[in-house]
Amino acid sequence: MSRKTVLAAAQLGPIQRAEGRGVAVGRMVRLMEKAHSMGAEVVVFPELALTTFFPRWYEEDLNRADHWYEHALPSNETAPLFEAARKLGIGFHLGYAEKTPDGRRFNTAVYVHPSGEVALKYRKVHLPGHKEYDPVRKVQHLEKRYFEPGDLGFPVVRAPVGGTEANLGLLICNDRRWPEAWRVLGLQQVELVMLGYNTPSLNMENRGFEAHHLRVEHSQLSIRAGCYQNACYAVATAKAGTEDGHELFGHSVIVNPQGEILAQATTWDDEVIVAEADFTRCELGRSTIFDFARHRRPEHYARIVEQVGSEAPPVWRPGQSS
Ligand code: CDT
Repeated sequence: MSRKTVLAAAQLGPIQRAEGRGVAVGRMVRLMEKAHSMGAEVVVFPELALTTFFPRWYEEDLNRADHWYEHALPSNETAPLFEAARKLGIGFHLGYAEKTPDGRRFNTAVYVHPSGEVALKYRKVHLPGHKEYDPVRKVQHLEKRYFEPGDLGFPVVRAPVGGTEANLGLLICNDRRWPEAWRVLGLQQVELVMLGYNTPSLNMENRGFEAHHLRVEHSQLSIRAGCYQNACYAVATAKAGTEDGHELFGHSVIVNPQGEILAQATTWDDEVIVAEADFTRCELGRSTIFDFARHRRPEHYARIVEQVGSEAPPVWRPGQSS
């Protein structure tokens, strides 16, 4: 049986604070139709795809932020996405802010099968930024205020994608920079990682210099390394452009298990890129250099799970035997 499918990243240009979900959903349906016309069977939308990247705005009273969250999926406003998927026979990944019936708030992503069923759900583990208003920052990044860390771990599921099946995993934005997250997916034989991001073009922490061009480089370096070291494909999709006066970079990419970029967005606006995936290509890395069963040495990795922050090493000086 062929294990090929066509993957799409459906990059979104900016969504302004004043724009309602209907605007974003309309644009996303058009992108889904475009992806379908380009042969795609899976479409990946960005993180928090339905609204502006609201964690840049400080809100004292969290209850007054409720309008940024989805309280049900689908809802009347998001139903057109599910209908389009069904009509086109296309699966889609959606990032959104989730408020649960018991009042918990997560930065969440789902993979939705064309039937409209949620095949996989993930809640962002690595929340960047801060919880309280930070006067040093040029722009706030309040993910730690608006969300609690995900409680679902890093699940992988084997599910239909197009005419085949694949082992699917999800990461969200900042997660892509953490090799531990990729490895937990790799240990479950992930073959396709879907991830969305909202990344400012400039480092807004204002605590040191980071060259502009390296922002994109660091994003792609992380995704390419994650794919290579875990023998999987990734579709990484940006929300891009100037949103509420603040710039997010684009450069959405589709990456193969060798860590090569197969397709890359060239605008900072709504744009679809596609690439063919052949999941049999995940077998080379998985059965040779990254054959985990043969080569991993977890007895030496205890620090990874026992320690959070780094510790200074012991000091050695000349004349002191080791
Ligand atoms: N959305 C998200 O996770 N963005 C971060 C920016 C961190 S700046 C505090 C990222 O890693 O791209």
